[in-house]
This record gives sequence, C-alpha cells and structure tokens, in this order.
Amino acid sequence: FLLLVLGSSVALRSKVDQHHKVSHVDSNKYSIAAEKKFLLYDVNFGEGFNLRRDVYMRVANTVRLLRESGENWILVLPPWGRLHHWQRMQVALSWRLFFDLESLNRFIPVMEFEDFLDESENRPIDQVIYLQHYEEGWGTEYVRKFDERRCLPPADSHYRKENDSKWRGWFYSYEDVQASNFKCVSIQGDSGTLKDLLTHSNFSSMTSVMVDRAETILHENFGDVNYWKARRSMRYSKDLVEAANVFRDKYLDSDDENDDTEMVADWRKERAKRTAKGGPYLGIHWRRRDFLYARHDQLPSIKGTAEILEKLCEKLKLNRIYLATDAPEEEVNELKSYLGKELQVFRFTDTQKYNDGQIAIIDQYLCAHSAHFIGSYESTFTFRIQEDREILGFPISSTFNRLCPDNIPDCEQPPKWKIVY
Ligand code: GFB
Repeated sequence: FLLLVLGSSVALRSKVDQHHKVSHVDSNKYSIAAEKKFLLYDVNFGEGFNLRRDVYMRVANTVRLLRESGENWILVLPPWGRLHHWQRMQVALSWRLFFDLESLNRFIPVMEFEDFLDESENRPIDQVIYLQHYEEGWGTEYVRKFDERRCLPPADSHYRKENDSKWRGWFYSYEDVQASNFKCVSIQGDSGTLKDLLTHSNFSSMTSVMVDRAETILHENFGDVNYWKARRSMRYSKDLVEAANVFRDKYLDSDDENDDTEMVADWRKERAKRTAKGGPYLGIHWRRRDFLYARHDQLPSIKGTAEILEKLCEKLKLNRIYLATDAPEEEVNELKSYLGKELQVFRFTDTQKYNDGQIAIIDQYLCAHSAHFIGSYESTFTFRIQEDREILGFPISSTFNRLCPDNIPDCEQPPKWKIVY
C-alpha cells in the first residue's frame, strides 16, 4: 500500500515538474525545499479594476512575508472579469492579457489560475476563508487581530455546501471548481495579519487556501519600499506597451528616448530619478459616469474641464491632449466643442482588438508618459497613473495634479505619495 501511495505521488510530482516548464514559476530561483502551498484570493464583486490592482499588492506582500518565514507559497492570480464598470461582460481573463508575468515573478512566484487547476489536477481547493469585519466594529482602539466567527451576511449566501459535502461558490466563473472546507474569519489588519492567519494552526496544514474578500486587509506599511517593489513588478504586458508606444509615435510625437522615459528590462535594477520629460502633450484622466454621483462636489463641469485644459495648455505651451475617460461619446464631443481649434484631442479607441481592461491600461500608460498630467479627485485609476509617473521618474509638479470643481478653482491638490527605493 505504501509503495502504491509513493508511486502515485511520484507520478504526480513528475507531472508537476513537466508543468513547471510552461508555468511562470521559476523553480530554480525559488528553490525553497518546502512543500508548495498555493494562495488564491478574490475581491468583493463591486470593486473596480484599479482597486483590485491595489489588493494584488497587499496579497503579494503577504506571500512575500510567508516566503520570508520559510514557507513555499505561490500566489495564484485571480482571473479578471465580471467587473461592473466594463461595458463588455467578460470573465476568466488571464493576467497575461494585462501584465508581464515574468516581471511579477521577480517579486514573488505567481501562476495563472488555469495553470493551478492543471497542477492540482482539478482537486478541490483545501480551504476557503471568507474575510469579514467584526460584527461589533473596531472597538475603541485599532488592534490587528483575527477570529473565526459565524458568517455574517453576505458571506452566508456566497458559498453553499452540496450533498457531496463539497463547497460551491463563485470561483471566477469556473463552475467545476469546489472547496473542501469553508470558514468565515473576522479580521482587522494588514498583509502581515493575513500571513499570521495563514500560518495559524487551524489552517497551517492546508496546501491550497483561497482568501475571499481580500480587500478587507490593508497594506502593512502603505507607501514603503515593499509597497513600491510590488507596484514596480506590475509591468504591463508587452503587447499593450507596444500598442501604446506605436500610438505615441504616430500621434503624440513621443518616444522614450526623447522623453527620457526609458526603463531597464528588470525593474529590480531601476534607480531613483526625477529627470523624465514626457511627450509634448497634456495627459488628462477625466472620470465621469458613477463618479458624478459618488464625488460630484469634487468634479468640474464639462465646460469647466475645457477651461482648465485651455489654461493649462497655454501655460505649458502644449497643443495636444491625450484624453483618458470613461465618459460617454456625447460628453466627449461636448468637451471638444468648447476647446479652441488649436488644441487637438487624442484617444485610443481600438475596442475591436482590445478588451475594456486593456484599453484602460493603454489609457493609463499614455497619461503616464505625458509631459504634464492632471487627474480626477480620489480615483484609483488616477492613482495608478501617478504611481507609474513616479516609477518613470517625473518631477512631482507634473504628476500630482487634479481637476478642481468649477466653484473652487484653487482646490487642494492630491497627496504626494512619492516613490521609495
Ligand atoms: O478602476 P476603478 O476602480 O477606478 O474603476 P475609480 C473605474 C473603472 O471605470 C475602470 C473605467 O476600471 C475602467 O473600467 N474607467 C474609468 C476608464 N476611467 C477610465 C478611463 O479614463 N479610461 C478607460 N478606458 N476606462 C471607483 C470604483 O473607481 O469609483 C468604485 O472602484 C466606485 O467601485 C467608485 O465605482 C465610485 O477609483 O475611479
């Protein structure tokens, strides 16, 4: 019997090794001898693309901490989809459509969900942990803690136990995926607290753990060197960079050499700089749609936006504008109608070839490479552009700017979250 068991585990291992040749985990670099463990996660349905990118950084730092403590954890990337801002309802999109996996892997080992399914031979995920807040609130002081608790709404409706005693729920649209165990945990804390939870005796024997509602945990140290390492590892996919660079060259008279925005191939070799010039155009992130309700006191009118653009272009002696926006066509046309004829507005709109998330990234990349950028108040879409500009090495003054509402033209400017190496 023992031989049989050993035999089957050897057969499994050789399949795993073969698989590794196609997966993105570099087994030479991550040569910890310990057994592999897989961390999966998901984020609350309502959160947008750029908040999700931020949650990735928090969970990636949990994996970094777990690995520093000697455990061989690998992060399984949650397929993209079902985002309520995306006009086209797509699901199960892999990370390589958006990001450069080789680059992500230079921070912590990551793999696509499909590769995880192959590697685990579609066995159920050992444990789902649904993170929730404490029913009684934070109390008088904030302490980092977690406790297994009864499931509060909506957790109690998201997963159900079937007759075969396996748990089913939303696993990124993959209907065959199941979990063996499910627990709710109330938590307040950060990437480090999640690390403590995963090494806690109740869960430490699990090989694959999925943490749902991962946005519940915060950054351990927002804006510190590990925040920026995770962020810098999130380079965009080569296809998207190429498409955006072709657009810069064709319409915006912009290229890395002239703009002083060249990047070393390996982000770990980047060094601090503040000399980037950017292309001769103004980049604007003009957030509309649901923001008009969520932040309406903080946004300019369409006419007010045009006036800001006119003034800025005159001051900076620019006559090209790259417009990144979620605004409907009528609003874009209205904005253009208020602008003087000397100003040219450019947008990337190839929706045939690129999905909504890819266009969002190309928009961000083009704003990140502009000589001067102005964004929208407290939009995580804008924040990601500001971070990209910090990485590219722009002066602070050309990056941390926001559109002011019509009645407060000298409104407070955004906080300056500077890069740390
Ligand atoms: O990314 P995100 O979390 O940023 O959500 P906020 C905004 C989404 O809208 C993006 C689209 O992911 C895109 O799908 N979008 C917004 C854009 N601006 C642009 C743009 O310039 N170009 C393109 N191509 N797409 C928060 C949300 O959004 O706003 C919250 O996360 C909530 O769920 C709140 O809706 C009101 O931080 O701007």
